[in-house]
Amino acid sequence: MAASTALIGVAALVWTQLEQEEDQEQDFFHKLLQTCSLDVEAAGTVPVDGIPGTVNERTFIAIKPDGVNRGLIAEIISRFESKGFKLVGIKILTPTKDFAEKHYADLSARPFFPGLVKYFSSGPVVAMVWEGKGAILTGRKIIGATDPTKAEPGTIRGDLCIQVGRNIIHGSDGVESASHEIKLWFKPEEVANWNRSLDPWISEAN
Ligand code: DAT
Ligand code: MG
Repeated sequence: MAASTALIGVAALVWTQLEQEEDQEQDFFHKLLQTCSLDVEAAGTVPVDGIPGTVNERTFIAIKPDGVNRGLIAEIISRFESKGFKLVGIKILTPTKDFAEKHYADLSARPFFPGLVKYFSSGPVVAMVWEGKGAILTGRKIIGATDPTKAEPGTIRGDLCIQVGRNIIHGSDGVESASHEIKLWFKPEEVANWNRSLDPWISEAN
């Protein structure tokens, strides 16, 4: 008799414990959902060119025709993705000569301009918008110096190319160029304001 009472007691204890754990689990998921729904509201208000200085800073990154032809799309995307940046826009297209001239308009007086435009419009480019804290400046650091012979190992240009005229990737160099380039390449509806379930693990401040 005493043994069965004890057994019932243990069962009741285990049951209470399980219920408590379930409550804790529900509480955790409730909090997670709350976080996500707050983010949904925030994401909905982000302008196409992002909000510089915040977790919604955005930059324009393009894999040039040599990078695409050399099969480096996945390698390049993975460096931005692994860092923690969020892909909010991507498409592949071959720029026309006119469009290439527009993209590089600030370099039109440079002697290498005609060759640059020819190269940039010679094949498909993977155009992207990446989002995250420090995306513009950190994006430039991930890419490395313009001349691959001067780019540090560990950077994309430092690891994957050797010639300035075939330096495989473009990245906006400041807040103004990021805004200009994102708007030049992407319509607002081509950029996705989305919540990544990992966002709190990557972007939340303490
Ligand atoms: P970045 O691409 O690092 O922003 P940039 O804006 O000064 O560099 O120049 C744009 C591109 O023009 C660059 O990626 C490669 C080409 N370029 C720059 N300087 C060059 C040079 N001296 N000779 C040949 N191509 C050059
Ligand atoms: Mg530049």
